Amino acid sequence: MSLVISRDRQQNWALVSLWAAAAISIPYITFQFLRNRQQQTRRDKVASIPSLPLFVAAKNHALNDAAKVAIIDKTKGQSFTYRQLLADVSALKKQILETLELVQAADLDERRIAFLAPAGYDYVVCQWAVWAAGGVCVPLCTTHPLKELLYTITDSDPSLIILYPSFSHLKAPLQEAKPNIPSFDLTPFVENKAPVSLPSFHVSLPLSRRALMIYTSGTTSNPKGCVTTHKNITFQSDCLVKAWKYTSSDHLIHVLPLHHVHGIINGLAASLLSGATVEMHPKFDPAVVWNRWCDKGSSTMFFAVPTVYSRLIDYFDAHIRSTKLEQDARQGAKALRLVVSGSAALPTPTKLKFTEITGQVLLERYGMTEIGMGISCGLEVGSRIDGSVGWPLPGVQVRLTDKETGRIVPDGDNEAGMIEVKGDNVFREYWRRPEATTKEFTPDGWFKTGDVAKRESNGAYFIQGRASVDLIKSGGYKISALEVERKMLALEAIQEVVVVGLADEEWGQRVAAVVKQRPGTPTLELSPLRTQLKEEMAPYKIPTVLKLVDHIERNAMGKVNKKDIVKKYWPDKV
Ligand code: MLC
Ligand code: AMP
Repeated sequence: MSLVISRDRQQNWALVSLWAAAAISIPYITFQFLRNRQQQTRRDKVASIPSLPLFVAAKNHALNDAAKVAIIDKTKGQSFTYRQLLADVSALKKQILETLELVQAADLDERRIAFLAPAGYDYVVCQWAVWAAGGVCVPLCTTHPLKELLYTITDSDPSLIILYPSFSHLKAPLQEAKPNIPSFDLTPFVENKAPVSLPSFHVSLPLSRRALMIYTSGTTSNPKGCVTTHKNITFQSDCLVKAWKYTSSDHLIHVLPLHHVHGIINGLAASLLSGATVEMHPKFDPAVVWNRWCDKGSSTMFFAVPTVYSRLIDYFDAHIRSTKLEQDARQGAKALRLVVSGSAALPTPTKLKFTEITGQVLLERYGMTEIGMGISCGLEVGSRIDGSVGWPLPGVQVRLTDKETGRIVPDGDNEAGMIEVKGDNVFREYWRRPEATTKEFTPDGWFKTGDVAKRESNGAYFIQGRASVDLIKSGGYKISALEVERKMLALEAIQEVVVVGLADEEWGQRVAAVVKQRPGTPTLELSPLRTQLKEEMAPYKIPTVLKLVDHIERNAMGKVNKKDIVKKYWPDKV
């Protein structure tokens, strides 16, 4: 009997122990299982691509046609398919996260990543890898001197600087100046002729995430970081695709710099969204473009600033007109589907000369770093109006307001007003400058562009210029006269300086400096002065015209009337 009881007890104990073990181990095993799965998911996420609209579109292009070329890199002489692009983006994303020891989080979480790469395939991989990792791209300007690069880097406060080998000479000075920001030497990607598998994809990041920071000059003397989100970028690209009907049959010859929206959105993002091929050139060279156009049908689109068209005309006149190339050049350019001019006013003589040579009527559109593209003429050549930038793009709201009173200019009034813009195209903020951001918006949420326009009764807009004389457009670059003045004033020989824009057929405006020298300093000359200033600022900001004066006229407030200065010294350049 007692033996039976003890056996029963033993069995009960065994059962209890089993239950206890199960009670402890099942949650433990479940916990371990879930943790492993989470870690596996994170590991997978390190190399997988978020389903952002641009990336999903690229995946579909790759699935539709495994051989579809996304980028032709003219410097490398290599072509890269959409498939390879996504695979390389996945690899670089992983490298970036590993470098920053963020494999566990698998997310840059809006950390800024600055990169310096020439216009080419590696630039695109850097940009997409940062986006895939959840970071904010800060594309650095390839022609900026060290001081300007340091300004952008200090202001954007990046977690990492990616340097293409041709910029490796900047590594030591950057590290000396910014010892806490690691830099990363990019190993350039090479064309992979073997079959490439697509990386895995995971759920999208929120589109409200910050994605891109472009440095732009404003009415202050320091450039500001203009921040756009994935929603902005997707909208800006998508509305161009709709308006200009980009397709996967398009082939763009891309010659624009890649630290501004013209090259980044119109050139890269919209083309890649629609499955087109982008042929990337390191910089604009008229001989190369004409040579490519002579090969009729090998490209379909070209986007540029008016100075580029002016250079193309000059090159044609000097080297192609009346030669055996003339017919091919004219016919090749005529065959293009879409040739667009923007970023600055297109002078009528340039427009007419280009039409005479190529038969193309340049499509004009209006845009800005803060809004992407806002207004555009139509695809139909017949609907393009001389001197007009056209009508608001789909989804973009545009209005004109009176400069003094803020009253909204009624439709059909043909009265000049300030352009204000609203829509998903409009940027999110100036980086870490909440007051500057607020200042540029009306209380009812419209962005104040600072440009003046008229609108005809048919709704077409005609840009009249900028309200501020302190903003100069030269070669399509916006330049702050105040920034140039501040940098010039740092030179010993300069006591006072006024920087103005002079009307110019080739450049739109030229940067001119009126200088009063410090007594006793050697007389300044333009060429050595330009050389000296190249240490301080990008080449396109440096004055190309110099006027030495004994006295600069100011009003009782000590202010200079820049319009009067231009009238006084360059009466024909107003
Ligand atoms: C270069 N130089 C300039 C200059 N750019 N001078 C005045 N203004 C400029 N913008 C100087 C150089 O320092 C050099 O001087 C000399 O001119 C000859 O240089 P280059 O090599 O012949 O010029 P190049 O490099 O060919 O530049 C010309 C250009 C370039 C038109 C190709 O300026 C360019 O790519 N512009 C596009 C800018 C752009 O993308 N803007 C879009 C912003 S977005 P030296 O002394 O060294 O001989 C935007 C929104 C929108 O506006 O609507 O799109
Ligand atoms: P950015 O700030 O460098 O992006 O330059 C934007 C500015 O370029 C606008 O505010 C306008 O002043 C000017 N701009 C852009 N497109 C045109 C155009 N088609 N005609 C005249 N000015 C233009």
